[in-house]
Amino acid sequence: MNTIPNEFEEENEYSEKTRIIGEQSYQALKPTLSKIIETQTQMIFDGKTQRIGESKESTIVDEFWTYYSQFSSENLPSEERYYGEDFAELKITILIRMFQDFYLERIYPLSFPVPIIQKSYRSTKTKKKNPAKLFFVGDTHGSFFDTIKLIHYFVREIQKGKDYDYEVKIIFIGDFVDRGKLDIHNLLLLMTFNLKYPNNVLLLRGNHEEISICAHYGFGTRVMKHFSQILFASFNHMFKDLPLIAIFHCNEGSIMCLHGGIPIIPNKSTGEYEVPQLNTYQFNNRQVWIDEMDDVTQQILWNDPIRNYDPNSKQNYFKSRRGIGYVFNHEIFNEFCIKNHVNLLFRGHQVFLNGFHQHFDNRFFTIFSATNYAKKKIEAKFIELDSGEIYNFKVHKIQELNS
Ligand SMILES: [Mn+2]
Repeated sequence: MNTIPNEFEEENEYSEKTRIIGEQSYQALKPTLSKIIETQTQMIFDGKTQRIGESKESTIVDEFWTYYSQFSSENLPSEERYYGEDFAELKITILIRMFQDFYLERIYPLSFPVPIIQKSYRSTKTKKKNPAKLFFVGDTHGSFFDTIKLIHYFVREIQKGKDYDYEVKIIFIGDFVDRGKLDIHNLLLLMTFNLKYPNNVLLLRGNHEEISICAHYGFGTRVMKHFSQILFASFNHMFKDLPLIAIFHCNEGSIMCLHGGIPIIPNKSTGEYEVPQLNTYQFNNRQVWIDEMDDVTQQILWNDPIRNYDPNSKQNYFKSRRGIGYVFNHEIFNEFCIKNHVNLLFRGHQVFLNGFHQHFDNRFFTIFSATNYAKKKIEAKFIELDSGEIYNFKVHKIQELNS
């Protein structure tokens, strides 16, 4: 018998308080943000941006990588440890710049004008099929303990891929910061891992990678305590360049990853709605603050599937309890899949105590990848999927990984 999950109700994450904190933080950081944008634009015009691996700055990535490789889940960094070291803020600023350049120079040009990453594994008559192994990780929320175990595991998987000649892609589906005390470390380690293995790793934006949420739920306070408002501005300026969606084309169909859910465009006067076709949609997603993002971007980061769905209900979507976005039913999901050629969708954003949940005829999946979340013990999971057999993926327990 299918039991309806009732272990967690979405809290009102985007409250009036969040909105006020967000607006105040945004206004306070605005002058710094425009300074950053001005300098960056000038550097691009002057041809001063350098590609990863071609600059001396790449030693910074190695420095962070070496620093973080001393830790394990039994030996965690302290909240203060790296931050007290010489030139910590300058080094982090360089890392952020390199990370941003990576997305602007290497990822976005491939997917312009839609912020979608397209990697094709589809075989053609002339081209031999290139097999791939895909890994999907849900919210980590400063759970450095889990992230370090995952990264040790993934480094071995990337090596196996090289040895046996298949591609390895690892997608972290947003929400790297807030909730966990080691979130600055968590984010820096993930960025370093991404730059160290640029062909294997992608980070997608979550709803916590936005100024009003991370100013309210811990990250902002920690960055300002250990560093400065300028560094908090730099992090937020970088968050806007994280992609929203990754798509993988495989022989049996296409897989999509995004943080929250299916966006809809409601017609408020008629009650009708439209499900967007993403490659024809004009995105305005590169915004620091949520109020300036377009509706579709907001909803990709915030929406959820309906949990306690009544099949007799004629209403396909409702306003979300989170205070922003919508919850949607299987009809909306099906329409989205047809319009956007999606067969399977993996996302994070919702907490399930067993770290994983199947929705909508097993084509829509929630993954949660932090073992500790808001004082709850979670059986955190991640996904391993073979591009040749997409419906037969494995759900791994993070607890069972060696540290
Ligand atoms: Mn989320």
